Amino acid sequence: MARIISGDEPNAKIKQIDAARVPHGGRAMTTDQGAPIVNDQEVQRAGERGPALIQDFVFREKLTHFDHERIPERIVHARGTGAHGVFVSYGDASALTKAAFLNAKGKQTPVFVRFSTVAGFRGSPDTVRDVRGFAVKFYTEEGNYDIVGNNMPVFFVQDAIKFPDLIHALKPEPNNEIPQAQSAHDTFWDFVASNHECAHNMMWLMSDRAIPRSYRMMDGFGIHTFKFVNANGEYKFVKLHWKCLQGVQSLVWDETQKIAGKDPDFNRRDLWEAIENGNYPEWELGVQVLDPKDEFKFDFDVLDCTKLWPEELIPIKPLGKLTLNRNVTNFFAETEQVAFCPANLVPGIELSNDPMLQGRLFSYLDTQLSRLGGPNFHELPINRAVAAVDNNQRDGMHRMAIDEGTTAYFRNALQHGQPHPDGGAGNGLGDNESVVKGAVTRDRANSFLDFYTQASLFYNSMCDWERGHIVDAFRFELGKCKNMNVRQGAVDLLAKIDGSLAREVAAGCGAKTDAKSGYRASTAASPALSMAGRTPCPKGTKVAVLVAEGFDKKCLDAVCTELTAVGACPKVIAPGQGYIAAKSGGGIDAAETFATASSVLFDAVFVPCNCAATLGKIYEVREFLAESYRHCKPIAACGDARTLLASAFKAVVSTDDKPCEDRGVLTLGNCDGIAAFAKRFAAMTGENRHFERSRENLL
Ligand code: HDE
Repeated sequence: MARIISGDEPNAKIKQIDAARVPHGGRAMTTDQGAPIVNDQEVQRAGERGPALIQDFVFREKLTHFDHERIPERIVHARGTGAHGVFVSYGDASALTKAAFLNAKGKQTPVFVRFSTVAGFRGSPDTVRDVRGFAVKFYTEEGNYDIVGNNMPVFFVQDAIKFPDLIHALKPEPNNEIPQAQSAHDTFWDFVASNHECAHNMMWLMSDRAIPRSYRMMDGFGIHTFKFVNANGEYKFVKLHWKCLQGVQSLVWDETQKIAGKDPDFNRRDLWEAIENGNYPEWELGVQVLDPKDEFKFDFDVLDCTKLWPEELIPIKPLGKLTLNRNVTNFFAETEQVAFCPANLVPGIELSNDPMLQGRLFSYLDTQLSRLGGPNFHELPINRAVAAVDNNQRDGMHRMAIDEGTTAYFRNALQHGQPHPDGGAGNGLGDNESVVKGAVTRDRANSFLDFYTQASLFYNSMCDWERGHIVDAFRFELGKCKNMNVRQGAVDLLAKIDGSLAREVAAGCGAKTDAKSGYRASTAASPALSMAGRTPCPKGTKVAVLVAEGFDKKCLDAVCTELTAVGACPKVIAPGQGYIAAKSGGGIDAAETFATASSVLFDAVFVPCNCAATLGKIYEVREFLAESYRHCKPIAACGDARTLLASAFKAVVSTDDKPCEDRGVLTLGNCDGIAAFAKRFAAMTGENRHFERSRENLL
């Protein structure tokens, strides 16, 4: 608390004021050593107006701690948010893996999940175009198991030694640290154009998957190939998938940029609010299983993390369900200090020789040493295993355990050989024998060198609006590159994937191409890759309800009741906050005004009867509706509110008591048909956006 003390203000007066303000009883404040503190608001000084005394250890302790409050942010994935939950196994997967958390129907394992963006700093906006991290820690009875994955099934580069180069190119440029949290700049696209192995992930990054509507509405992927090993020592190659049960949905590009300013915490807030409101998001864990005898059956190498296994070739077998049901209590202690590592495995789950995965095994432990200050970060509450931990590791920075006994070595006789490796019991961590042969080399296998086929497969699998968005994204990103050679290099790469795509992008960013329109590196498609069929779930959808004094309460109540019934969250926005009286008695509290709310923060908008006269005079209302239209969201208006629509865009509207629907715009001439109208609008909040509107010119 800052206070200006005028020269003649009597000290006794301040003491009197403080005495009245400071509560007595309850929790007494102490120093870190537990000694009671009398005053933590004024530094001890030599005389009331004199210099501060260094002997004031209460002050020094407080400031010293404050000065060291930050820990280094993550080099990548610095910006993120986390939540607790539970994983429930669907059945007994022991034929596939001896992992205990998957060996019985209904078996529950606590989990902690952290979602993140990759490029931005810790305070960067949530809605930037980027890959999203999807890291899950299972606290199993056999130790902690981490799936440290992303929301895209492939990665940019094939070899771990290239990762620092990729990240240096993606991060803000080193001379001026611009731009923040964006791939739309020269160094990133120079890297892509110079490293064609990025082709496939680049296509995903330019797709709508890189701008998810919410962390709740994206899939997750383990990306690498792992091995599942059963109790007989038989193994299968597997790819891990988190299938989102809320439907996979994305924002539109213009919207993401606006949200970055209006609410930089958009995705973080969305997840927090959903969990607070009991809308617990769910994902299904599944595996694609490949028999080792089929390792060389495909036109991609199963160890290459720039390739996916098309679901149509290798179906996903569901194993269990993850539900996020508890927000963190303290962001720093939990979300910031959580330390994931792909080497955190349990018996029955083992590594493959994927060269990216192999490199990650080194990096994650190493990074925690500088981020969390020493080798004992596994003792932090969020990282602690629920399984008993017993070994001969000792001491080190910030050791919390008080290890007992005289021996800290194996083999020992003094402690009867305790603790001892459990290899004999056959259920220890996998050192499953495998044959390795070959010369020591830095050569990459030829089977890794096809960069274009799956990039093309991805593009072939997109529906029209998804392709349109990809073209727009390339035009934006390359358009932001200042160096013409960089733009040209990226277009030349596209020409090796899809001729039409290269031509469309080239036309938008001033590059040249002689690519043939019909050229495609592959003619195959994997329909499962398209988001078009992944219809959203209305649970947690945010619906703006625009009202003004005199609104029709019956009309509003009917729609809000149906919205709430499907799990959507209506929020009233009015010219001023507080109570808004309805026409014939009653009213409603407005949560937001046109100054605090914005269309980009909502999924749909509804305007009830009897407020058009007032709302029609407010510029922001027209903007709200026009923007909702441009962003292809469901819009509903009843009675006179139809005139508001007419001022913002063109749509066919109802003139009677029958609801009329025109490309996501639902109208009703008069309130007699409100029941059917309300039901239909609620259902529309659980449908895909109307992307056919996106390229229309507004009024
Ligand atoms: Fe990471 N990665 N990574 N990564 N990664 C980190 O670890 C790294 C890679 C991923 O929410 C860091 O604790 C290397 C692939 C996620 O805390 C760091 C390589 C995939 C998260 C690191 C990769 C990922 C990280 C930074 C190339 C998808 C956030 C802080 C071999 C399968 C986890 C930290 C969280 C975090 C290194 C490649 C996903 C520096 C060297 C591929 C989701 O250790």
